[in-house]
Amino acid sequence: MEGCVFCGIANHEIPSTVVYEDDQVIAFRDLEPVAKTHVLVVPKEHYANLIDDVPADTLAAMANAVKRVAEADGIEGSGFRVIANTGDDAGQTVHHLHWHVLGGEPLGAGLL
Ligand code: DGP
Repeated sequence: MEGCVFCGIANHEIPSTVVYEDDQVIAFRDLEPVAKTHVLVVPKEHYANLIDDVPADTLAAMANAVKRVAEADGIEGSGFRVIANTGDDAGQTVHHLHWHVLGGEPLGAGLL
């Protein structure tokens, strides 16, 4: 989508630090990390968020990418958190579906 930063990253027009990539998904390090591991898992196709009729195979590809990211950063055993900010009340700032993968250190309870 025109002007979408995550489409630009998915197309390799905007640079990012890629952790995992396949034909459907790209996973790259967040620009402003809030944990030792902070990776964004993003479908290459543009969807605004989780309620934008995302196909099941895209969600499955994203779940697989989460696992690959956890393995790449060696946090699959210690644990991690996956967050999908969806809409205004959640504070979603980039309106291209993405899952935050957070870990590498104890995360605390927060709202969860
Ligand atoms: P949110 O929409 O609030 O779920 O978070 C969007 C995240 O995207 C935020 O943590 C910062 C990150 N971000 C925004 N622009 C860029 C960018 O150009 N590159 C990277 N790597 N991350 C970005």
